[in-house]
Amino acid sequence: MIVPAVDWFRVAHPIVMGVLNVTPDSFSDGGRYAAAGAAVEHGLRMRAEGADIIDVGGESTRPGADRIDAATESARVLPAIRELAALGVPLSIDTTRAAVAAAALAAGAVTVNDVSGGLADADMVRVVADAGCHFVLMHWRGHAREMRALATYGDVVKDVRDELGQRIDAAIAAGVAPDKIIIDPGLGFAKTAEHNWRLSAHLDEVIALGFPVLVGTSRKSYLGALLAGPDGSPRPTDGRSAASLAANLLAVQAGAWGVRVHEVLPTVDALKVLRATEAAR
Ligand code: PMM
Repeated sequence: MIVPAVDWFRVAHPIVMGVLNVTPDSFSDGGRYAAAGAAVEHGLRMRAEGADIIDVGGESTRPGADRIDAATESARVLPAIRELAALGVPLSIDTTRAAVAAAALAAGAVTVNDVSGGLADADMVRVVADAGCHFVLMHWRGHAREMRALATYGDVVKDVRDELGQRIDAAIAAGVAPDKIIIDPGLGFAKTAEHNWRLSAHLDEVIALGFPVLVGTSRKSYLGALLAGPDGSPRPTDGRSAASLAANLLAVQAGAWGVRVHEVLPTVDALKVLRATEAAR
């Protein structure tokens, strides 16, 4: 199947980013798409279901996860990126490493999604500036092993907004064009459930920074905690679909420019309902 290429950034908003984790250990789909063939097939399926861009990641960022080296990360993502790019699928590379980002861009990715917003690797902003590509800059405080201990804020909404502002300034100072920047509050990254809910409820304050806002809420553990059973155990990831959909729809209604999701088709369908309702106002 050949999927026609489009400039994913110019499609009607909200945009839907489909998650493709080529990892053995991501929290919700680890191991499922570890082989390049399965990853390509899943990427094509999400694209056909209406994803505007597919976000390919090779390193799990789930809390507590161990790091892998850059060579292992590249070896995981590059075969799927090459194949999907050749089929015209718009791709972002989900990495905190400049070397992996550069290799992915050379292999056909068109956007860098750095969950550290350029903090983890000082070379990242230069790679993005040189490529002239879009840059998803997420709020982050530290790698998976340490992020639980970093979840302390005075006012989480203000602190996240201020820290994102600093990352935006650093990216622009390094030569990234402001109109290539997309920001993300980083739900679940160095944040408790309460922090995630407060950020979701005050998304307008992140949007007020003046950049398109991408939100990643899909299947995250604070949704599992919300849906905990009578014994207090969190709802497993495969039972978080409806909650993810509700959270995504609310984010878009609050003004999010895009959502990063594991389940593309239900999201696209729900957004059609939203659009049809808004068009009838
Ligand atoms: N969340 C994950 C990974 N990458 N990127 C952005 N921009 N925003 C997110 O919220 C985000 C991300 C976490 O996990 P997953 O890939 O296993 O869903």
